Amino acid sequence: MENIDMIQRKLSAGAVLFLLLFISFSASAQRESRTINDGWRFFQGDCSEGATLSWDDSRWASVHLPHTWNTDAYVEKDYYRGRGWYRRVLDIPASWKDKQVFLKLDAASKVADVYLNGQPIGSHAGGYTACIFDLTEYLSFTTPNLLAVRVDNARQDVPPVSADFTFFGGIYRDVWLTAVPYQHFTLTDCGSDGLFIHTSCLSDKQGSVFIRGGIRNDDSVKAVLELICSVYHPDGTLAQQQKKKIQVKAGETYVFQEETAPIHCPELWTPEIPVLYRVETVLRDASTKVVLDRMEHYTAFRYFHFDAQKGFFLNGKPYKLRGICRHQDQKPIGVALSDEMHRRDFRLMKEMGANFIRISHYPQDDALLEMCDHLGMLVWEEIPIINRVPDTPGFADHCEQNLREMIRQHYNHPSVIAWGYMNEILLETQRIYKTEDMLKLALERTLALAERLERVLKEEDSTRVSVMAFHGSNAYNESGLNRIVDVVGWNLYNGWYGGDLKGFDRFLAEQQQDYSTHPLIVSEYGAGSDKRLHTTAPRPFDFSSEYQQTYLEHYLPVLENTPYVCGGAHWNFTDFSSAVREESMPRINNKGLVRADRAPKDVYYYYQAMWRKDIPVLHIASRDWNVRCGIQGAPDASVMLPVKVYTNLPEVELSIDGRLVGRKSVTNCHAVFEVPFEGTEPYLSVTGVFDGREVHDGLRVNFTPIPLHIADADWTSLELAVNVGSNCFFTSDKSGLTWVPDRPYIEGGWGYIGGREKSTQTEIQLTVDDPLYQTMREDIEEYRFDVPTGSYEVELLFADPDGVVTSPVYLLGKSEESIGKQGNVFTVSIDGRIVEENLTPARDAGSFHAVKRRYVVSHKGGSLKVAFGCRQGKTYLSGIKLRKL
Ligand code: GCB
Ligand code: CA
Repeated sequence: MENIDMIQRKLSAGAVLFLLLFISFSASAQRESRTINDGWRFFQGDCSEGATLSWDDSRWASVHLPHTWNTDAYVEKDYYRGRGWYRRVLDIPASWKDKQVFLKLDAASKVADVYLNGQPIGSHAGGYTACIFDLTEYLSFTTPNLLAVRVDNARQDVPPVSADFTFFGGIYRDVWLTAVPYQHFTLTDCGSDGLFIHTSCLSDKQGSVFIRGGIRNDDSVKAVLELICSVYHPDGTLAQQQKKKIQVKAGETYVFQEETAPIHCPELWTPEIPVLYRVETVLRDASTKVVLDRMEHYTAFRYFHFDAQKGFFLNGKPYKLRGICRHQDQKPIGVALSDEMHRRDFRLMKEMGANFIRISHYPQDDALLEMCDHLGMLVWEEIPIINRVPDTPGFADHCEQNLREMIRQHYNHPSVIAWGYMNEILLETQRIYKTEDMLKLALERTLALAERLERVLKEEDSTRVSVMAFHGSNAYNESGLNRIVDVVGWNLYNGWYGGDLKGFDRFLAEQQQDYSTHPLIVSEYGAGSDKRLHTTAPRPFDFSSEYQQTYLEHYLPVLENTPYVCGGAHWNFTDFSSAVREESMPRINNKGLVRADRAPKDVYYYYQAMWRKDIPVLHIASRDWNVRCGIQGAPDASVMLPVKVYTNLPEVELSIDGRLVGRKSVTNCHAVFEVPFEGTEPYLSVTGVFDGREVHDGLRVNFTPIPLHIADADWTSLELAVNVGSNCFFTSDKSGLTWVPDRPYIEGGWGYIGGREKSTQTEIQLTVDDPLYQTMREDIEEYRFDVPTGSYEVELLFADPDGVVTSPVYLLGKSEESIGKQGNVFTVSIDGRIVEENLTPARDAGSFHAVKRRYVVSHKGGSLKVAFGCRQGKTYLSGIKLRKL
């Protein structure tokens, strides 16, 4: 696995060879492909004359592809769904006059209508698969050619229609022009390259390569051709070659199927040693020997099966699928990623030690699949049918079409082992179809579609398995969906959306006991985390890094150690865009192991420590928490805080500022030290031994002690900010200030009196510090600080957590008054003096809107008391800050 470099060197040796071969053929009329990503004009909205030649697009935006119009989805829940137009003039070389010319869109989401010189040339429905159009008969060689593409990401008859991710619109992958001689490998077969290659090897003794495809003759006369299929060993030498003479009538497609003579003892492909065989398919004119078309693919020998009792097997050996799911967007650019960005993601996953990827929830860029073949990662890829099957006319046909496209387009990637077609399909089904009849119909529709897609899948590809991902409900077994697919995937979130961590183990055991006929894989599991939140007492849904770590430290060993579980796919590799989501980081699902900018979270190194045994992993898991505060019990006392180390070493030793804290043996790839923090910039270092040599990690932390007893505090540098109602430190990424966890008042110190904790997942308007406002104490009576005489600034933070109808459009004629609730109303007094008579944040700002008020008070010594008195509903407080003036 550390051999990425070596593999890359091998690859480039292959590339040299390829170049030599290429040069030897260069005296021929082969296919030419080029991107046309640059120089487009774009208009967001519809334009009835968008396809017409004379339309003046000079005021449209200048864009390059890949492009999406939906960067708004990082801000707006209701991001733009509708139409957009792209236009571009094509520069067609004169030499293409006697060629067939094709246009390929690698992805346009969700629907593309393509026009050339004002003529409609075709449409494609499906935002995640490629489409190809034959432009030949529409091209002009005397006047400029105008290409126009209308894209629509609002269509409800094209999957996905409901999901926890953003349906970014636009032409967001490459666009290609390809010119080929009249005789060529078929280019119009579902966006594929017209050739389908697979290998068979049931043992390591011998294997063969199968090549099938279509050869098209677009000429007006019959063609006599030669088809040459060559397979090259990984070292570049020829393994097998087959030649065949064929005749293709004018305007016809010749379908062929070849099987090479056996290759003895083929080198087997694994994610660790991804050896590839190169397949070259050449089409020549039989008499002149001029090469007309030529394709190159990489294939591999590997065999696998999924076993319901014993898990997954690769090349005859048990093999745990150590996986991640991956979404394709990156804040702030959306899905318009370059190939090198996809490759960067691949490397990060590979370096972490993953051997399996669930390409979720839709087909992704070829660049990613190429990496999986060449650098080694097993693949599950799927089409986006999620949450429910709508009864919209055309929907099922589009699903089938997208499934065929995915399989044909990615058939030649030997890394692929499974095709998927439904994710948590009963989740919304169960929620929205209220009557029994409606539910029954929906279930029938879902089953019918699943059966249809299963048939199509097997028809397209008998060499891979089918999979679906279910959510943790027995309804999938009861409805019979589990019997349709080869492998059952479970998305399990016990200890996150509900239940406890142990519920995960229990669920798996129950499934194994009651439904052990189908192999099982954990297709998702994960917990959210927000870098700004940290705690010494993690809980579900607090979005602290620490809870995410606790959760994953429970799940991963279960996956590793349960033999019947084929493996798992962590949800999700990256923090990704889900415009509908609120929580601590609105618009973002933050369950990633890396953040949106691909910076690894500390927990990434837990995976690396668990999965990589070939390199030392030693990581002080405090990069995410390197701005620390701690509550100081007594002046000048050090503050004890936990420091975790993720490592694959058996034993580690931790020091702070050169003083030894301790030595610990490592279990479950981590060790936690209670560390005395002092000074403002302590340096943590950890050492251990790997393979006889010493390894080291070090980290400087920024530290601020917050006194519990504030009578003699040094207020020149103190801003006492409390995250009321929360167990978490919250460090604002805008101001850098840390709000410390809440605590009950004790004499001489500070803290709350009365009330109980409350939290909400609703986003808070008019702030960027959502988590601070999302946690609060309701029915709070008082907040108290035992501080000396002086002038203080008291800041209070509120967000009314109870919905108030502020614009009752649908209650025409009724005043807000008559709806009743105006939100919670309360008084606030400081040191006995009322500062707010009728504080009503919901009326003043709106419910779930941030309200922040500051008061200057001159305090006479003793307890500074901020008291809350309920007038209507209840009192609540989200944050409090005290500063001495
Ligand atoms: C799921 C879904 C996935 C969501 C994920 C989550 O089960 O399959 O699309 O993003 O849960 O984070 O809730
Ligand atoms: Ca709070």
